[in-house]
Amino acid sequence: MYMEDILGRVARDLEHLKQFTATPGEGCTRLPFTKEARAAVEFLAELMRDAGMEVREDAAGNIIGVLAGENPELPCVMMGSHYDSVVNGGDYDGIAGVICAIEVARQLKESGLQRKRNFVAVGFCDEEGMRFGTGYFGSGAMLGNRDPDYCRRFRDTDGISIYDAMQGYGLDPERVQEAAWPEGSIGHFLEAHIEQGPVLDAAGTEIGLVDCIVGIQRYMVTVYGRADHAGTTPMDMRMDAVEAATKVISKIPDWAREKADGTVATTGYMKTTPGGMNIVAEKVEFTVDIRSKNNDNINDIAHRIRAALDRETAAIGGSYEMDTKLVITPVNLSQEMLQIMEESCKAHAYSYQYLPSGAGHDSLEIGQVIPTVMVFVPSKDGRSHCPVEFTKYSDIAKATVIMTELAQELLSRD
Ligand code: HGY
Ligand code: MN
Ligand code: MN
Repeated sequence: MYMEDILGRVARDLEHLKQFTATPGEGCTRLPFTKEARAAVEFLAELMRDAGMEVREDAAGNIIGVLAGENPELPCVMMGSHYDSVVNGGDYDGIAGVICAIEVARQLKESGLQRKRNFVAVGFCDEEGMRFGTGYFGSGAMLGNRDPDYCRRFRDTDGISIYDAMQGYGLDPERVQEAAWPEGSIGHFLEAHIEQGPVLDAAGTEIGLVDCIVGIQRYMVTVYGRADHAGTTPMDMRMDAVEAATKVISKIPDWAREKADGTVATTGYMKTTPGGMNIVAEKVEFTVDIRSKNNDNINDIAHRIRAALDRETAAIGGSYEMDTKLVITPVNLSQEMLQIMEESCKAHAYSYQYLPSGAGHDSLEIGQVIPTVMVFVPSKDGRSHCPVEFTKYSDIAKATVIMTELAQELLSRD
């Protein structure tokens, strides 16, 4: 393997992908089932074909490349990440892992070494859940966990459902279950990803070996009050949805801090209706994103939110809905594959350390049922989900070397 070739191609491809954004100059916004997603997928498909792979887009919108092995009946070795992004996000989250997977395919092909199994590179369509508030749509569909009813249920803030968006994108949501792979057909899943946190960068470590991924629960809460005149309505006659909602929201961060084990909880979105400065709010919508390595902590915080909503909405004579968007438990990653990667790091004298992932990934969904491993590369200043997100191409190249050696080991097995 020649590092300058790997570095050159990874840099070329990621630089090219930066243009596929709805917010040029203000970070990467590449939401699922949009024209930006379509343009990125077409470029990824071209790269996969040029790497000698059989390429197809599946019924969920994932882009899949297959580098054939001698016995395609054996469970494949799959590697990938997501090509979608958050709004005004960075140029490396997800997409760096897709490019890494395609470069691993090139390295495997150029090595001429025997491959008994198929190597499959995947770009997943909607890991973030940014548009519809969910998450892991593409990887979930690959596991058979998404159906047409799911697609009808979730809508974006313009009221467009996943179902409608898929149709507009050229996919038939009635066939989304065709994206599922037969049970046992995927032997291992590998994912390279930016850390999105400060640990590796602060320590000056080149490679992160991820041993577990936090569990996540996501909710959209709607608090209902009553619209009234802000000037003439006495304080004891109001049904102020903002008062009730903020009394709950303000408690959530401390409930997470009390766990004192890295548990986090975030309200990232809030909207008041009708939203006038001289109108008592009739309705408040807000999101909750709770994460922990300890699933009991997540359940406890969700329970405390419900109890507080009961109390605070009763106090204003209002009501609420707490719509579950995502519930996924923590996952421990493959110790066997981590060991193989650790040996590679030692052989190449790459500095490395084990660490958990506080971010969710397609590996969180896939790792529930398939042996899975992740490798992290440093995020400059730990920043991510923002335009300043940055990772050195040389670090992505090193991850590519480690992942190529892991893939080659797995592909050589009967
Ligand atoms: O939200 C996350 O943790 C990931 O970036 N989807
Ligand atoms: Mn990601
Ligand atoms: Mn992300």
